Amino acid sequence: MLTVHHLSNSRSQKIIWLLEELQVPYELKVYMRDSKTLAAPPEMKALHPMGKSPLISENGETISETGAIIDYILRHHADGKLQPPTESVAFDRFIEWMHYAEGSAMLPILMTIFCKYTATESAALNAMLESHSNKHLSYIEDALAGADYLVSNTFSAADIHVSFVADTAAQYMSLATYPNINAWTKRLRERDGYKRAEQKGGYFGPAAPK
Ligand SMILES: N[C@@H](CCC(=O)N[C@@H](CS)C(=O)NCC(=O)O)C(=O)O
Repeated sequence: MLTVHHLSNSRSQKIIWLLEELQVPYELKVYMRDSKTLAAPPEMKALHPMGKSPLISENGETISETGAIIDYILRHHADGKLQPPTESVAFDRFIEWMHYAEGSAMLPILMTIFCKYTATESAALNAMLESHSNKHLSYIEDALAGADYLVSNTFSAADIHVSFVADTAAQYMSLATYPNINAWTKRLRERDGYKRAEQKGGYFGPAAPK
């Protein structure tokens, strides 16, 4: 059986959500962050040299990186669900979003959070990070204009992957000026799969749960 190594308050929430949407059975192992450094515990490093979340194990293999894990689950456990047909143009867009989340969008958003945690006071750096973060949020906002979901107006793993960008950003900034993103994340949170994932893995989203 597939095992999800879930670090509290982390990206592995998306993996639990994906598996709940697909109704794939899995074992959940929960790990807690260090309360001061927020680092993953050494037990995760024993599973994979990076020791970061998410990690999954199956058939004696342990896989890291959210995008690679989503790809693995879609190839091995999804039977074509939650992605467009592989020969379609929509699939190219889907792959683009799958790489975009971690390859582009998370960098300025996480850097902003790191600056906050470390109380780094640099007006120039903060302005640059704010500009880059807003550029990414505007890009997602525009992609959702007139659409409920990112690819072919159909819920897919790309929504699971990319919505983490918005959920993370919402922990440190107001997304009030991004109505499409707000409507989209609200829509996603109303899904049964999302609710089940939240029950099992915990809350992840804007700082004050509503
Ligand atoms: N690009 C990686 C990022 C992995 C990552 O940074 N995970 C964070 C949790 S969201 C983590 O494990 N932090 C604890 C640590 O670095 O010790 C992915 O998408 O899986």
